[in-house]
Amino acid sequence: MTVNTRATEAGTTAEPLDILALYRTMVTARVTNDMLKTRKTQGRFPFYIGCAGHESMAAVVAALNPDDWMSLYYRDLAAWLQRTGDIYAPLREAYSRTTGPMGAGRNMPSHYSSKHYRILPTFSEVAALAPLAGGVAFSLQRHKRKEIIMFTTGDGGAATNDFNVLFRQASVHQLPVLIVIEDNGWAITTPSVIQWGGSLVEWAKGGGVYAEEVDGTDTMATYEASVRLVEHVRSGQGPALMHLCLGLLDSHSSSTDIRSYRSKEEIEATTATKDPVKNFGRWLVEHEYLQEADIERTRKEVRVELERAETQVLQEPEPTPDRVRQHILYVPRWQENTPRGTKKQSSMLGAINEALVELAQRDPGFFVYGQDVGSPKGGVFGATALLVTQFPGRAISSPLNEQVIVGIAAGAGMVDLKARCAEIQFVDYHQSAAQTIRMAARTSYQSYGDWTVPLIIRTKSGSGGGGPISSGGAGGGAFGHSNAGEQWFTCIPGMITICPATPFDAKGLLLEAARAQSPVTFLERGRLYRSDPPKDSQGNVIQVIAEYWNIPDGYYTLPIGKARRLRIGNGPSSIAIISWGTMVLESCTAAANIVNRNGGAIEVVDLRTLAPFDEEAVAAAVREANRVMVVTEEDDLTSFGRHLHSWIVQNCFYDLDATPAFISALAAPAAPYNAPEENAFYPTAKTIEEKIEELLRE
Ligand SMILES: Cc1ncc(C[n+]2csc(CCOP(=O)(O)OP(=O)(O)O)c2C)c(N)n1
Repeated sequence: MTVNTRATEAGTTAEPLDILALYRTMVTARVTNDMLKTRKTQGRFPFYIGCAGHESMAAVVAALNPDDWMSLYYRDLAAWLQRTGDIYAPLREAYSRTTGPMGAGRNMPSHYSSKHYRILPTFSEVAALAPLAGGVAFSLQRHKRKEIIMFTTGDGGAATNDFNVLFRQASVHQLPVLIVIEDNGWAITTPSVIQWGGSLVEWAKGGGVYAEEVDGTDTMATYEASVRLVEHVRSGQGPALMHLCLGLLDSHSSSTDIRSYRSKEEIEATTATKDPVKNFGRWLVEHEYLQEADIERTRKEVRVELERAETQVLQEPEPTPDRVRQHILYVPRWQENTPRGTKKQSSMLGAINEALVELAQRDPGFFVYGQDVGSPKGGVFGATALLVTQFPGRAISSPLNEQVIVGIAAGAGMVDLKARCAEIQFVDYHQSAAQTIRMAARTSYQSYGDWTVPLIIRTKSGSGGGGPISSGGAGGGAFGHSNAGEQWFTCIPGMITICPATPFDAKGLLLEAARAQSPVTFLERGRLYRSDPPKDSQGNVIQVIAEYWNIPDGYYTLPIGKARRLRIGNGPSSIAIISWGTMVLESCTAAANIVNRNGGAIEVVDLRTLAPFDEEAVAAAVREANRVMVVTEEDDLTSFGRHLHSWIVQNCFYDLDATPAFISALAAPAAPYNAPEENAFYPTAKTIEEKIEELLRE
């Protein structure tokens, strides 16, 4: 039976609602919930988190179009069923079957996800999808698409930073997003009064987001409000927030005993008045869409259907250990390409400007999003200046919030699976976005390759400002402006980290980074933005590296994961120096000075990509020289440099004739602002030279 509940209102665009199908979906959610809850108790799988009390979410989804995007949370089984009709998927994931569409058995049950149905991959971190949902909405808006996105979370979720990031994204850019707070009164044992002060609706309205409080125990009221709010969003009037008031009919999860924190009276009152499935069934009987007997008949039919589905699911294959490394990282397969453009001398900043323009030219959806990037200055360092003049509207200034920035670029990338660029002004400030970055990197593994998050995070890192801060020497960046950064990113599984040392590599690698399906952190060293090629102590330019200050016009790419081996001097190398970024230049100077004095050759291996790093090149360089030194400008704590050093000890031990040396900055919070302390903090050509002499003597 089809009923258009909005038929009496003129000008409505609401689709007719099949209320009996909606009821059946809600019953299916409840019966699935009860069945899985029992199976968990029977010890058939380790964990279950249920939907009882949240089934009216099916009515919210009924108000969306099938091609609208959704970002769900773990109570949204009814929303899943309303969108997909797939009763097998929740069972497949509960029993960890490879046939599960959400993560092929990798994620906990109730973590809804499907690229096919445009359901973003739910994370266990409450509300962590929020910044990415904002990015999806940003992309839909930019491309003037008709779809919207619905984001859901609980009342606890409304208190998270991530949720507040989405709220800011939505309100600042007036994005096409419907935010639903499913307020069941509890966040595990914490009542919702702890999560916010005052009225959520008034709070949202004050921030420029239209909002309504809705009784989620009344399915028809929920549907009607949803139609209203969806129309508001779809018609371009900006975002909307629904404060959906529900009751939680079960404990938080299979790990929580409901009686340990909720009173008997409260549980009974909730069960009696806030059960949306019971309430809707009663409404259907009262309005003569159903007979009383249909209620129990429907439940029984659904149970039979589910038991049949369960029998089938139990015959499906379980994951095997051999797949445990699958879908971690997607490094693009490099295609050999010879740069055709005329070569000219360029700074690294010039090379980055050119790469961004190339990307904008090749991909109409490409944009850079970050603080100040849309100003004629092109961000504080000027990296987007050319983009601003040549492609107006593609460099977009953001609010001062790094998580807002990363979420917008990452979520937008998920819409068309092409990398968009987030600019983080100083890598030190990425930390508020760390969770979103980790989620982006985890997505392909968690969803067993169903979703990927192409994303470039460009950021100024390491010593030297090259812009507003002095471009001479280490730069006085001090706290907040001088961290190297690689230690934060190279430890994230699923993330590519690049740190170029020359303008030629910066352009070619940035262009290649845009082809990756895994997120890429592109560390731009402040001291290299405007640097000249390195010289030896006699003032001679070191030719072997200087040629990379010439960059071809136009498009070319360089392979991710490949080091550049630079031989300083002639003959077999006596030491392999493994380095990246600014320290490549310092190492070249040190090596040239030694070779000028002693003759022979020293090899500097410029890693270029830190994760995944070129193991073959490192091993080959060690095999030849039998002496090795790792040089990093990270501080001397757990760091990428330490990891590399340890890798060499573990994998190249029998090729070594001397203790592998390690040079880094000091184990202090940052290089102090004053020059004497700052100079003592970082490795320099001089300290590297001294270490080489020491190593050669050993
Ligand atoms: C960021 C984060 N902090 C803590 C947790 C542990 N945790 C899981 S669910 C939950 C409560 C969430 O409450 P709410 O958002 O109200 O949703 P509900 O479970 O009540 O539907 C907590 C604290 C988590 N998963 N993520």
